[in-house]
Amino acid sequence: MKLSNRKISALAGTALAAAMILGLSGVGVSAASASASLKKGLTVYLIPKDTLNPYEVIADKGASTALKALGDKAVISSGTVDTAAAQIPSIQAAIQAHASAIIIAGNDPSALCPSLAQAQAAGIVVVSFDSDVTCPNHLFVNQANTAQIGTSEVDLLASEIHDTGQIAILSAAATATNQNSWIKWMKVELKKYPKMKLVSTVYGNDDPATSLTVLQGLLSAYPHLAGIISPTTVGISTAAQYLDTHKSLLKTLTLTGLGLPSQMKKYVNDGTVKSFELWNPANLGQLAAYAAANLASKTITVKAGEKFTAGSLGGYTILPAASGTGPSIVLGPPYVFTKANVNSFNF
Ligand code: RAM
Repeated sequence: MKLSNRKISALAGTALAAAMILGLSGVGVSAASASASLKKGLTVYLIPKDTLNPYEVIADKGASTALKALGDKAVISSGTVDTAAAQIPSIQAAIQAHASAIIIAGNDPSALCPSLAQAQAAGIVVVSFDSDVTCPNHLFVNQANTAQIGTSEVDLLASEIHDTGQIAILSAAATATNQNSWIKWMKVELKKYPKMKLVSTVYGNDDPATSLTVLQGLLSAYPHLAGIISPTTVGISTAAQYLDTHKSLLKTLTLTGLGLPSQMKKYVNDGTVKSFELWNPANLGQLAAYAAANLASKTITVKAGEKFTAGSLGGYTILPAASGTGPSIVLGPPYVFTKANVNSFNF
């Protein structure tokens, strides 16, 4: 599953192509006939990693917009730090409220499982999105193929630093399932680039202040760093802001990773960052909402091969469990943003 950068960049210049790829024209939900069989009046708890992260806010908005259009109620609830402990009260609140479904971005692969099992015992459907949990009987709504996210970020950096030099990763929470599985694939991909050496991985917890502190630590410990991959929108925007005000570092240092075009366009337009990747977080939320509504309506079960329509996003099929994960659905491939296209995006 290689990212076809050539195909993407051939399309990337036009706003129309971007809109097609990221479904921008269809973020709103049409009352498709496929939703007719869905129950109305469901209460769905959206539990993001935290309520402050702009990425999570956009994803939750995509989910709640879709749920409201389906006649359901969306409750967004989480803590303000990326820990499992901060999410557990929201799971308990969903149980108290007799919710039909929980859509959760896991801050930890296993620490949420006892609470989620309690929710399932109370008849609540569990869907994870963005960051998976390892608990049984849930569906994971993945933003893109996990291997492809990790490997393509390494390829993107390699092409910018001519496959050479010390590199580091500025991640989010050390327990975040999505971050760790992407990092695992980055390490696999790095074997193809023997002259690139991963010297450190630091964790900013998706908190701008912590991300800045660990970034500064990284830069002073490794003054010859050639590249940083930050697979988190909080990390990459913090690092871009820092490099923008410390431009001499850009002579030898390249930053890439996963970013929100709305946060990154300033830095791409002024040359601080050449390219980064992402998908449309609102579409991720919309897909998770339709998955939860279908599961709670019993129009599908968590089984490979089951199909449903996610409103304007079209049809999706549940993929079989792979090593370390349960059944999942994948939104689509990651998209590469550059100066040529970044201004066309509003998320
Ligand atoms: C951050 C979070 C989120 C991740 C994005 C790319 O906002 O860590 O989980 O998917 O970045």
